[in-house]
Formats: sequence, structure tokens, C-alpha cells
Amino acid sequence: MKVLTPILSLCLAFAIFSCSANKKEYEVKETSLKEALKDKFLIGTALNTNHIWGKDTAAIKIVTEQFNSIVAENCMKSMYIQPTEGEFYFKDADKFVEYGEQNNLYITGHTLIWHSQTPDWFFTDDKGKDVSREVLIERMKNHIKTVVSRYKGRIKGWDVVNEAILEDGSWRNSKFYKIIGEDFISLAFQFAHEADPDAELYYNDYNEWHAGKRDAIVKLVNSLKEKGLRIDGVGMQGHLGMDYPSLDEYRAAIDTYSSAGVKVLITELDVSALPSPRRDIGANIADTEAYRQEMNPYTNGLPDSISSAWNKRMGELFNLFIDNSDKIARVTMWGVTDGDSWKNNYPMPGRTDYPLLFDRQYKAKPVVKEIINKLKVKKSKK
Ligand code: 9MR
Repeated sequence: MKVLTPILSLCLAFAIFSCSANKKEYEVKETSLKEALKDKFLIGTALNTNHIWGKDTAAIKIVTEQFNSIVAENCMKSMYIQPTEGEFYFKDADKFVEYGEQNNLYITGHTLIWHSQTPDWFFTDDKGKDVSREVLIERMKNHIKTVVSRYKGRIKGWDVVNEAILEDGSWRNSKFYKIIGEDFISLAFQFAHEADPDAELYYNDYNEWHAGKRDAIVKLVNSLKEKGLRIDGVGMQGHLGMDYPSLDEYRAAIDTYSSAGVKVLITELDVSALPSPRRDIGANIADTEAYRQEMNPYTNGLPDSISSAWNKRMGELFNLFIDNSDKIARVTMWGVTDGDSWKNNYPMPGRTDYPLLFDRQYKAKPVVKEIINKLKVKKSKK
């Protein structure tokens, strides 16, 4: 017995070790969103500079294990990439693209032309006055051509124009629109295509489920096509709430865009768990509201009931995407973990929101497993 005891303990230890080793491997596979969704659509996430430079190692592990597509949350916007005319800052963007290539990720670029986050020099002359139409077109052309050609063949698709249409279907009265007219959109698509003929080109917007905006986007898609320009997809940003839009409204938008003959991309998905001041709050970053304590109810964590409701809502959205995967080419989360989400500061600064698939401790929310399990069950039924 004296001899047997150490042998038995060794066997037991080995059994426990191999069991936990198997379990660990099994879990990694089990929790891979990209594996589960691989026949449906690309699953992506936006990266901030801490991700890009490898500082947030826990988030990076999630990115490489769970996602197969990336977009830069901020560093390719014109105010960062061309802060002064003719002086481009490519360090962050270069690193982002390099990271994507090293990890075999589908890389998309965000965003070339946007009314927001465009540096003032873009629109003004040395006296501070608005530039002429010709000058603005030239600046737009130079910006697009420089950025797109730098990543030719490496960035696979571009958000060419972002948020040019309002909810009622009218044009946003941006500087681009005021100075150039609605042509600024077709010119932007033309310049992007000339710089990289193989890149996919997208129009991207929020509140994309509003009937007025939706129909105007379809009109835009048709008019670009009529002009012989390339447009591959409509990016539905997907900054959504717990009770807006309804699944029917969202489905109708997916159907409508798809019927216009373009791919549907869900490009910036997050679902706020917090009360919203308005149903159509969307993502216009100028529309912020003053902080109110009663609008920030979950500073110490989500109550179970709200957490279940949030997981249910996100699950229903993913079910909708999976059921429409013949129309949807990519679903991209607007960030990796809750702690980094822009929603903590929008539409009110300083709140604690819970809009993403991974929590502040980098833990996957229950819906992640549910999505994976749902697909596993479907596959094994076939
Ligand atoms: O998430 C982005 C946030 O960190 C920036 O401060 C903000 C302004 O550049 O932009 C946020 O991302 C926006 C995206 O680029 C376009 N659609 C709306 C997004 C949320 O504002």
C-alpha cells in the first residue's frame, strides 16, 4: 500500500491535469466567435491605439482569438492622419495594418470623408475663409488618394463617406455639402476607386433604420451606380438601444439595402444598456446632453434583470444577422470591452455603460456562448 499510494496519487494528478488541459483547449474552441460564424459573415471589432500598439494585452488576446476582421476606431480619421495640410501622420495606421496582416485579419479603413473630425484647414484658406469648390475637391482628392494608395491591396474595404444624410432623408449641411454640393459623395467614391481599384467601397451611417434616411441612402446607392461608380456596400453603424429600433425596423432596413444590390455591413455595433434621452439618439457626436445622475443608474454593475435583458437583445440582433447572412457580409463591434466604449461618454459624459460583447474584466458575456451554441446546434441538425 505504501508503494501504491504515490503511484495512485501520480495517476490521479495526471488524470486531473489531462482533463483540465483538454477542458482548456475545448473552451478556447468553444468560445471562438469567428469559428462559429465563419460560414455566415466576418466578425470584426474596432481597435483603439492601446490595442494597435499591443498595450492592452488582454484585449488583444480576445481580438486574435475571437475576431477575423478589424477597423481602426479613430487613427485613420482625417484630423489624425492629416492634421496639417500635406503633413500626414501614418504611424498608428501603419501599425494597425501591420497588426491585421500579421494576424490574418480582414482590414477595413474608416473613414475618408466625414463632416466630423475633419481638421479646420481642410475647409479654410489662410485668411480663415471657406475655400472654393475647386480647392476643396483638390484637397479631398489629395487626402483620399494619399491614404488609400498607401494601403493599396492591404486594406480591403473603405468607409468612403460617413454620415452625409439626415434622418428625414435630406443632405447634412456639412462643409463638404455646402462648398461642393452633393457631388462630393460621388467624387469621393471616384477618387477612392482610382487609388485602389480592387478595394471595396462603402457608404456608412447611423440611424440607418429610419425610413427617411434609409430611402435616401438607397437613392444615393442607385445614383452612384447610374454614374458608373463602384459602391459595394452600405455600412449600418448599429449604435442601438435596448428598445430601439424594433427588430422589424432593423430587418426592413437590411432588406431594403440588400434589394438595392449592395452588401450589408453592420459596422459599429453596440447596444447601450442605459436609459436613452431619445429613441433616435444615433451617433451624431455633436448631440451630447449634460450629465444627469438618474441617467447613470448602474455605476456598480448591471443588475441581473438588466443584464439578462441586454444579453437577450444582443442575442436577438445576432439571430437576425445570422438569419440574414446571405445579405450581410460583416458584423463589426465598435470596440472590444465595455470599459473602452465611446458609449460611456455619449450622449452624456461620464456614464457607465455596458454595450459590447466583453465586460470590463475582459470576460465574455453570456450571449457570446449563446451565439456559438446556436450555430453548433444548427450545424449538428444538418
Ligand atoms: O468611437 C469613436 C470615439 O472614440 C471618437 O471620440 C469619436 C469622434 O472621433 O468617434 C467615435 O466613433 C464614431 C465613428 O467614427 C463614426 N460613427 C459614430 C462613432 C461614434 O461616435
